[in-house]
Amino acid sequence: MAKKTIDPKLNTWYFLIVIIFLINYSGSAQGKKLVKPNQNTINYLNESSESFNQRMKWWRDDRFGMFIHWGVYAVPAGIYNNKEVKGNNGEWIMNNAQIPIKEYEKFARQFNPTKFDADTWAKIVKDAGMKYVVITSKHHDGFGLWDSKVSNYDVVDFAPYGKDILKALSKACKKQGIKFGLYYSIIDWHHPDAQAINAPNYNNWKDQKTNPNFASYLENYMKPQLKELIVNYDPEIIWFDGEWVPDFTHAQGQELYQYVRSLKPSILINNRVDKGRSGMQGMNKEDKKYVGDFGTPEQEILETTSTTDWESCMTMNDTWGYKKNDHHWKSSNVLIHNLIDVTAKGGNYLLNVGPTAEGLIPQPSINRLKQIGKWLKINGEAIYATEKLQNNYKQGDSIRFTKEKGKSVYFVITLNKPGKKIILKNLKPKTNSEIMLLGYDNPLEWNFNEKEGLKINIPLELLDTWNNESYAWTFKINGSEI
Ligand code: FHN
Repeated sequence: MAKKTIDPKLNTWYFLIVIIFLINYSGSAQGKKLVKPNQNTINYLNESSESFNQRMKWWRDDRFGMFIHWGVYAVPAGIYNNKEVKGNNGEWIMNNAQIPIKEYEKFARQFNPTKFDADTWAKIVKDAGMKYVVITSKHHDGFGLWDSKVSNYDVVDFAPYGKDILKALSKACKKQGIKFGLYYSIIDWHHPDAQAINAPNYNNWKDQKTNPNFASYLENYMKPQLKELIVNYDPEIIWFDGEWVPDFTHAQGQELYQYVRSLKPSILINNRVDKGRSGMQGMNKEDKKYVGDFGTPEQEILETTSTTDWESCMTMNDTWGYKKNDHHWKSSNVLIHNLIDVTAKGGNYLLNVGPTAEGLIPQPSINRLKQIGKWLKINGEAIYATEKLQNNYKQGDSIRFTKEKGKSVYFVITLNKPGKKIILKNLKPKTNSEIMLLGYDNPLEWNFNEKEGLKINIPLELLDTWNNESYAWTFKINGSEI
């Protein structure tokens, strides 16, 4: 049979198609998910619920993350001119002490966290049972914790430390399988086209002048910085904040959401990208169609369940950024009960640490994170990849319920030491199924009748094991909600 000869012209065409294919998809090979040519035309403001649920899945399953407020403000640590500065928030010292920009820059010239070790931090996150982190890439004071090419007011160009902190931490988190997220402040007290014009009363927005150049700051400074952050550190979340200033508008929020999603379509963006947040309660008002993938209650937990995704962010003491003299620490018991309450109501919990200027997470925070991690080692299945019950998330003040996602496995969590028996009205175990206390090997005696409901007997020898590090007990039930 005669040998088939391929037309040389066809060769050229094959060669060209292969080249085009390689150019187009080389970006994703490096895992940077660079924008493919037609991505910009996708309207991310109209996303199908299927795509939205797919994108939110990991976050909903992971439930528990670490918020990290770190930056120049850790240097004065709440003290200015040898006086304690009023106001809870150490990260607000530039505004609360009305420190002129040139003065505040002197603190940036001292920022040198030589004891910072990204792997140690990532280990602390992992051992606490936290699945993701959100660190302040830039807070209201405008100082960047990465090597920005858009500004020199950052840890590499302006501070003696001279190394890229986000690079180190994103790498360390990836090694530990921890999702990496970035907080970014829309307001900027240092930038002349933003809130620096109100110096030194940066946030007195009640009668503050809006900056006529704010749109330029947004277009020519904020967006290029966000692109740097997404391309260089591949975050899974952008956690915006500072959207309350009159300079920033609903339309700009929508455009910003589209811009960030177009850079990385799978990224999650909180609701502070827009103007919908109703104060510290953190959920969006319903007067307009606001963008943002989840609500952000701050220093509070929603009263009850919500149909939209939400994440409660909270300090362990009273400040987000490090303050030397803030010793008002919440107990491990309160923090664990908050995590349980948030989970039973279908939310996420973003618990904050404020590292010191040396680069250390304060010991009281580490102690509490260790306790939380110990409790999650035994009780994690009642928290991760769970969903809220149809009807009740609680019974009385001291019992909370969660359910394994997609399975008829229920978790009854007692926030205090139970009595000799627990009586439940809303759950019916499968016949002859076992009810277990997580961390305890022997199945518990139980009986159920339609009239009195479910009765679980707790043996005395078990009750006697309750101690001040028990915090909460989880009873696992195969059955159905009634
Ligand atoms: O002003 C900030 C504050 O410093 C801190 O970052 C919190 C964290 O959610 N958010 C703002 C106050 O709502």
